[in-house]
Amino acid sequence: RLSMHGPQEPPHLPTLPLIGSLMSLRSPQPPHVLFKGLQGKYGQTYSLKMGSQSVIVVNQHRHAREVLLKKGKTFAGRPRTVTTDVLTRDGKDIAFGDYSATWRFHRKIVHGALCMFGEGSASIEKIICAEAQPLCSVLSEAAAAGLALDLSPELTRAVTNVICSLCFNSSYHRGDPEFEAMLDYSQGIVDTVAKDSLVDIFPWLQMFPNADLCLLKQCVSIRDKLLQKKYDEHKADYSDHVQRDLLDALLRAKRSAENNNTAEVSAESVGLSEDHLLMTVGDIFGAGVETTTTVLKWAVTYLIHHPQVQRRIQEELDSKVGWGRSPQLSDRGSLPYLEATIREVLRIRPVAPLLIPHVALSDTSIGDFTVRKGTRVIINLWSLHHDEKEWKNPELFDPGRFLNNEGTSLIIPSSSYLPFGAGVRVCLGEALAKMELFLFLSWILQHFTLSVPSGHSLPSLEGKFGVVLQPAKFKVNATPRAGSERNKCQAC
Ligand code: HEM
Ligand code: PLO
Repeated sequence: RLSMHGPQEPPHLPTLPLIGSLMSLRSPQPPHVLFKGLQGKYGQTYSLKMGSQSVIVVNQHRHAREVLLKKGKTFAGRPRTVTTDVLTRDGKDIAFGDYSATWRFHRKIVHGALCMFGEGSASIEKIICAEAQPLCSVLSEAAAAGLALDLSPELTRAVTNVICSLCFNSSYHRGDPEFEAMLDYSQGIVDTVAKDSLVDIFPWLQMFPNADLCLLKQCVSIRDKLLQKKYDEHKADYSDHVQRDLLDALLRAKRSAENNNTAEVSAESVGLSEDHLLMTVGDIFGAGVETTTTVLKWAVTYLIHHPQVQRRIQEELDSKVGWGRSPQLSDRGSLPYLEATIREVLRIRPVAPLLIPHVALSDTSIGDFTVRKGTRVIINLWSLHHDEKEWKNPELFDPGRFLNNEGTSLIIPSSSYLPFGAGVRVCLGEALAKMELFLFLSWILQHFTLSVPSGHSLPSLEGKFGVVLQPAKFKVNATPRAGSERNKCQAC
């Protein structure tokens, strides 16, 4: 029926300023839930205005795939907003930087550097396991003392140290003041950046005192000092012959562009200024910490809500890995139920429920709808992952969805599943994140059963919306599994 009418405007929400205000006035529903609900009235793809900005919201996988894959390059732009400009020195990073030659170049360098570590994935695996071991020790100590534990700082430190090794060839000890400062500023940034808060919708509001913007600026300034310190240290003992980490890889690219200054590719013209390098490594560090930690916390949350899922993962571990050794990446193929659980966590609580907004770089279309150059496109991953037509009981946590009938091999049961996005802007850390999730969870569950401390209620499944969807704080008991004392492996 639609195509008989030819290209047309998408249905438009009438109450223009109201929606903007609804979101920023902390409507009882977070934006991804609000946007999912609005489908009932306006259809799966509709448009609205934030201030003077046209925005299209996509709530179904066919249109999402058209935007991300089929027309990926046309929709590869990013909007400039007040808060992301503060974080990234006006878009000199990968995630919030607009599509350009500089952006492509930086993505390529980072991709190459991450692949270099991934060679055979042997070294990344070693780095991750070196963090899984102390993580398990902390759980043991707490269990021995009969203490319930907030896992968040421990998981964060393990994940931070992995990305720290990759970016800076360094790591943090427990109680390291630099690590504590990092936790603090990063939470401040997550709470304030890119929320389409008032300042992002009405840029002129930054003239007025604004608590969020103020906090963001403070946090960014602390982060920038930390990044600058790492940069200066690396620059001081840089050598063309050894590449220790991502920052070395970026410095090498900068050097080689500077040496080729006569050619048309000068360091500045391809965007290898100090600012660009700092912002790129800041992106990888920030993404590396906040995303994986968040998924681990969601995984623990769902595992303590579903002890039978935990038990089945442990049975799989016992029969395929046993007690004599620790799980390793090569076990991934033989632990389908654990993999299915990770997939289900990424479905039911996507880290980035609205991805990062995309922007149309030229006049184009989505399905039968016309889209003008400059329009923002929000892909509502929450709607895709909770689409009743694609998922039976979408709010039910059921890893079995991702297994065949026999429960022996992994499947993707619906095309309405894109936890890492897709196409030109697909997540750069997907492989790394999957390795971390698999190793940390398998090491923990080999040794411990997680549960709510007596007298506590089960943790909330409702997330706190921000640039990532975070679970609430909670404590857990980690009970050593019967047999783990008798059959100690190298983790102990
Ligand atoms: C972008 C998901 C971990 C680096 C994204 C996007 C999503 C995503 C949905 C946005 C795609 C879009 O806008 O279309 C996840 C999830 C993770 C994860 C679910 C963990 C389970 C990581 C890690 C890193 C990373 C560990 C760093 C090594 C990035 C970067 C971008 C990105 C740099 C921006 C890409 C661009 O705009 O071109 N991620 N991510 N992510 N991710 Fe991840
Ligand atoms: C997290 C807080 C850090 O201090 C800065 C930072 C950098 C990159 C961001 C990340 C934050 C949040 C998650 C993001 C990531 C880039 C890609 C990733 C937005 C803000 C996702 C999930 O899209």
